[in-house]
Amino acid sequence: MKYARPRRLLAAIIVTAMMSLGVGGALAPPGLATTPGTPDVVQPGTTVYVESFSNEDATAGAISILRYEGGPAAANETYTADTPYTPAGGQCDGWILNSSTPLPTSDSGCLRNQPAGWGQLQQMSVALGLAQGQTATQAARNQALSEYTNSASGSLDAGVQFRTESNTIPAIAGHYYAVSGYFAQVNCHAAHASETFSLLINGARHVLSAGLDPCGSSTRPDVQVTRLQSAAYQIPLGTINPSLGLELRNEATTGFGNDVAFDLPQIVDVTPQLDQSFTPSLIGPGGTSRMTLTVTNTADLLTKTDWSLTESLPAGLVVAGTPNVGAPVRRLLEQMLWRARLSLEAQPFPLPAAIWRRE
Ligand SMILES: [Ca+2]
Ligand SMILES: [Ca+2]
Repeated sequence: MKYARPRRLLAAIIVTAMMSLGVGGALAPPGLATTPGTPDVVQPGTTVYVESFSNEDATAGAISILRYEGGPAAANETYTADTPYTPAGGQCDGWILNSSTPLPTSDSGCLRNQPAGWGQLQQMSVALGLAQGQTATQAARNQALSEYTNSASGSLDAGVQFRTESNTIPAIAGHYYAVSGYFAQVNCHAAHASETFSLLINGARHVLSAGLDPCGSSTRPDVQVTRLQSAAYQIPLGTINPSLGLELRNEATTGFGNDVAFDLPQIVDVTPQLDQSFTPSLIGPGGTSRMTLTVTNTADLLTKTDWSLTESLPAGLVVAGTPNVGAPVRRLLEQMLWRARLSLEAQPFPLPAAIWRRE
């Protein structure tokens, strides 16, 4: 009987701490990127937007990116792009296709370098499906977006290949987000594409990463597939009703090489996970317990440097007179630079644990 109240009290502390990461403790966010309860075990982030280019069937004919509408996982988004990266640009860019899609003869860019050019785009759509774990049968139907850059002049302007139009994907202030996508390229012995990934936050562009190269160090002419990943960005605390979109740009201005198709552009909530435990888990009046916070990165293992924790203690708990903390917990956490999962007890930082004493 006498332990009933402490048990309830400690449960309340745990819930409070689970909800405080990234929001400064002022307001609890409505959702988490991962599921607490398994500290030090990395989990994937939560995909909040992903475009498979499969919401309409391109088997009978290629679909212009300007005419396509995504499904529910893509927030029913529609898309825009700069002219060179649309079918009107005459570069064989901006077409959604699969391995059976006939060559769109309306695009002069698709008529050059035949039959290799369109065939390479079809091969890339299959390779992109296989890279995602699809079976051969599934990959034969996989749809991707062409960025072949095949003008008569051999050059083109840098510009937007893919940008969401509605930008109404709900987000949470204080959470981290990152953009990724599967990219295929052929002719890596020639020029490489150079991708810039951006988030659109309440319509404003924030560049996450630039210079992303689907070929990497490859100089091979055959299909190369790379999953390009941006850095993570924390939406500033206090951002009112943040909503997201994304933009992919190509900065390479030559069409010699730079022969790309891509698939599954996505936005992922990559907010680290916070777990809290007490040892012992139950204390009576005047007792003490050690609190341990474990921050676990998401499986992307992206660097996240600007997070902080603020803990609000429920009534009845105070920091012990000798809390066994070398410096304020908050300051320690803000100074950390971490590139992998991190248990705060296991790293070469002063132990960010405190002895709590119930009054
Ligand atoms: Ca696809
Ligand atoms: Ca090209």
